[in-house]
Amino acid sequence: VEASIPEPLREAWRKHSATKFTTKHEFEREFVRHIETTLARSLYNCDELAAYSGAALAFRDRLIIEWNRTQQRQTFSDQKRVYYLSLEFLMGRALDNAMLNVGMKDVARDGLADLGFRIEDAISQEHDAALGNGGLGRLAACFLDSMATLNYPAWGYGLRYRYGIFKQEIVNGYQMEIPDYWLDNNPWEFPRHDITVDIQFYGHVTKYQDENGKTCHSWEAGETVQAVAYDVPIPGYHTKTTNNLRLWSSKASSGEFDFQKFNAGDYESAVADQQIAETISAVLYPNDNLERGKELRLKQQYFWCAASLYDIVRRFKKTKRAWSEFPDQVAIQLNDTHPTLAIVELQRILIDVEGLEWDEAWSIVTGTFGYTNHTVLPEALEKWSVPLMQNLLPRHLQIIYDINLFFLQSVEKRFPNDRDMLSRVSIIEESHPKMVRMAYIAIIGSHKVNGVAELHSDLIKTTIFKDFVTIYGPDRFTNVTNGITPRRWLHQANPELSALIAEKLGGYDFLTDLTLLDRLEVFVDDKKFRREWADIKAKNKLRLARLIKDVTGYSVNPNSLFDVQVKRIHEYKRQQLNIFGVIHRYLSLKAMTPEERKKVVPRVSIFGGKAAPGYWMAKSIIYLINSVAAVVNKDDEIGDLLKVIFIEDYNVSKAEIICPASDISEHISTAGTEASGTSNMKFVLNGGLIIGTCDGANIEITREIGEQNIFLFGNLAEDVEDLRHRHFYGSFQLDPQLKRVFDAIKEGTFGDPSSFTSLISSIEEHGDYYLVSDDFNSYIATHDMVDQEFQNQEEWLAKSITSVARMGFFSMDRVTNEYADIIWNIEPLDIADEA
Ligand code: GL7
Repeated sequence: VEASIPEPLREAWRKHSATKFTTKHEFEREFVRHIETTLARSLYNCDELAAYSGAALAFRDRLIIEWNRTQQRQTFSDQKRVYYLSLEFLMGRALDNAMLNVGMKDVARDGLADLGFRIEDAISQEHDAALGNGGLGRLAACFLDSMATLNYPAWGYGLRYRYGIFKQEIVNGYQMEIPDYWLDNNPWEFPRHDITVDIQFYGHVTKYQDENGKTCHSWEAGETVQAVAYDVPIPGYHTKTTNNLRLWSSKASSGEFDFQKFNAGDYESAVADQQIAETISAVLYPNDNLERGKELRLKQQYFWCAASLYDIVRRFKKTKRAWSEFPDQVAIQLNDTHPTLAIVELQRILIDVEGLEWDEAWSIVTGTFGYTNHTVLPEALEKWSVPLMQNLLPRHLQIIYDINLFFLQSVEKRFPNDRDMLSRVSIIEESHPKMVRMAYIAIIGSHKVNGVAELHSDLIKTTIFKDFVTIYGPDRFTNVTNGITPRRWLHQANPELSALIAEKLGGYDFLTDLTLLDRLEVFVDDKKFRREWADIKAKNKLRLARLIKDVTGYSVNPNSLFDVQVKRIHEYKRQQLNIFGVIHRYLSLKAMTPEERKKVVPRVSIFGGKAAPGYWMAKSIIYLINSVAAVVNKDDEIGDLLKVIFIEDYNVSKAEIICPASDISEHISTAGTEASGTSNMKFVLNGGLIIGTCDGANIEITREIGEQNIFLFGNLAEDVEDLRHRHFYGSFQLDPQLKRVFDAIKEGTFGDPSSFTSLISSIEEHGDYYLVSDDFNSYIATHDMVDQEFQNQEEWLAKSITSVARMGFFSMDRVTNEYADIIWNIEPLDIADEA
């Protein structure tokens, strides 16, 4: 049935079309109307939460009007679109971002003030949308912001988890996990109960001959679950484009579950079935850089891939184009291997449902997909057991075997008699049980594979995917160095710095062309400018000091050097190196005379980050940090010279307060392990200096800002393998200063030493895989340099300003344009001539 209004009636319709508020007065009217009607509250019971909701609903109306227009525009223009498939979107809060992007924050601030509220209080009521673990999920969120800002016709597809990443509480120094139920009165999503897809699982495959005698396959499923679409509007910055993030929620498939059982009197099991269906989208897996091969995770992956592809294919079919044009209309980007089943699912749809020949289908598939690799850590590379897949997705496993067969045949032709090569590149690992190597499907099924920083992209070509470079040549592999959105990570998180920059550059154009920051460099010697720059940093440190007081109870001196390491807790990220360094500092301070102590730069060592709930070593690191804090922070002899802070529940909204307040931040992963890192960029863009290893994007940050503006230390990636080998087969020499640290821990300086045994023995006895001992000396020496240089505030400020001026390269807009050019082959939508 045609659902659109007939042409003669459209004029009447248009007369009443929703309009956007543009003045303070109109904002206030919308705000009050929403509080009194949508929320059913009044001026007698409007608290800050209601004020947040009223403001959010007023802005949501604006966004959805633009969302509607954008979707229409994109449909009519009929251009190629890109679909970004990600299991994680770490969005954080939406209201502040929406206000800034539509350019109405000042209007809202004044309007709220008229009605009795401070805008900051309303903003801080919002629950973070935390559908992600760390950098990978946040990168997806930055993509959405840039794609909308640059007017690309782009959709995100993800899962609508009922529980995002858990909330972390620290109890007696230990991490506790609290479920993050975030959906109650979330105004930013629109349920589309009319947009549903039935998703199949289990069952079996039957072969049959069609009328032409061709062998066909049909998958008779054993279980069906329904996917329901929830749409989240994504506003671009200062543009009409508002794109869509579509999140799928699972529920029991209508009709078949309840009535049969219900009528048979089996009410309980009817409800139980419903709950089983709903568990698919219930919870985000809380692991960062680790895959554990759980069936429910595979179900999530297929559920989301199948629903998204159904949607994408349905949209394409409306254009009535030939299938061969699919890759000209559709680009699909795989955020890591998590959506790799989309490759298999598209091939299945094309051959089993649409009746295309294998080769024709496969060239459509490879023309459509691009794959981004985000890690070389072996424990993070996805493999699924063949029996598990056979059971859950029997037809997909067959197709995977066929993809593998054709691939291996082509390899054999080009490299005859190289049996080792065949077994190395086979999608199926011949282990017990056999495993499906998802990254290999992703490479074989995509036209481009990219890493996320230069070193990382080189490493994947020379290590984990080496054979595929030999097979396909180097052109299938490329690099796109990560970036961050300057809207959230400068303008929103650090409004005063953004305003100061705008004053110098004559406007806010740098927010959409970050390379303009280079014009700041001429002001580097301007005394007044330097003072203003320093004052903003000082204010941001005060703001963080207040947060620290609120969440930990500790008071810190804002004149100290703030040294920050916030990111997921992981051995490869080496928070243990940091805390051992802190202990070293503490022991050195204790050994000093009062005269010597007078020369010391006071320091606050700030940590934050979640450990995966099952990651014992990471949890021990958190416990050690808190145990050191408990001793050091109450040591009167030390006082302000050293404080140790663990900020619980690190998340996007806390990052917005922390990043602008650091003097130095730590990006100290073992060389060759951190694919890129993106918080390094956030800290430098906010005028903090960094201490880091030659790893991930640190290397390119150094190239851009100059090596005199960064504190690099430690062994190089190219030497890591050798060092590890020597630890095992040569003799392992513990660094003497690190030994002093270990001795103090073992003596019980920080409480019962048995809590820290595994942390220490992993280094002393088990090969020090992450090279903590090898890098310790240079780490300590580099921190001494940091102290020295911090005492020369003028020099420090010059470095800070120069670094910010040279950060243009790390804008997510540059990243998005590179993907669009090199991988997606799409153009922005031209909206210039529109009213
Ligand atoms: C990650 C990398 O660890 C991180 O270095 C990178 O910046 C990020 C985005 O590309 O992707 N890979 C990964 O599996 N997680 C990451 O954060 C979880």
